[in-house]
Amino acid sequence: MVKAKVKETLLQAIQGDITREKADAIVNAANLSLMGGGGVDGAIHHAGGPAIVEECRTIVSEQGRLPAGQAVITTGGKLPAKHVIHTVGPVWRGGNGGEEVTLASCYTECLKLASANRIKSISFPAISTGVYGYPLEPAARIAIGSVIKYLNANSTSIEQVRFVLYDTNAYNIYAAEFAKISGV
Ligand code: AR6
Repeated sequence: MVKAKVKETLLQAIQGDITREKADAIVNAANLSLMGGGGVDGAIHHAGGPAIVEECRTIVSEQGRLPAGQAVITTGGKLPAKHVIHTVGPVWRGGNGGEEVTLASCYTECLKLASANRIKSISFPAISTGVYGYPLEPAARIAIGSVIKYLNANSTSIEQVRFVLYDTNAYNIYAAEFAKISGV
């Protein structure tokens, strides 16, 4: 585990399975249908049970499909986490299609929604770095940078932000990024 502190909020990166997090909220790297999929999305819906997809269906019927860079919240169903914040990352198309702005927006919108719901602990996967093909190094820089920027600019209920990386390679890349920001 690596750690840093931004104002009163503890930032951590760990290697693990996000479906096992006992946080107030975990973040799902969803797609715009919100109806589930593979990767972390599949794992969250599998572990959380059908209540989550039912809530997602209601959200989509009310507001339509979820554009990339936006976020919505549901309960956590059978998960140890109380809530799931669903966001849609950008598909990597080489980096000139606004991917960086959209990915940063995912993190910021999740934190806004978490604050609005008085959430104290939130865990993020490495959004877009699987099926959507975003290279891990820039994705880690944007993930950590966006969270730090948000926390520095806002007063928030969030006491802990965790990045939960599924494999060693992703964890090592996040740990290297944490080493650059230690002391923030
Ligand atoms: N815990 C933490 N991280 C995980 C887990 C887990 N249980 N499982 C996978 N990862 P991806 P995307 C990591 O493909 O790139 C879905 O089908 C994985 O190693 O899940 O945003 C959706 O429905 C990778 O680093 O999400 C969309 O269609 C990271 O999670 C599409 O994939 C993200 O990989 C979204 O693609």
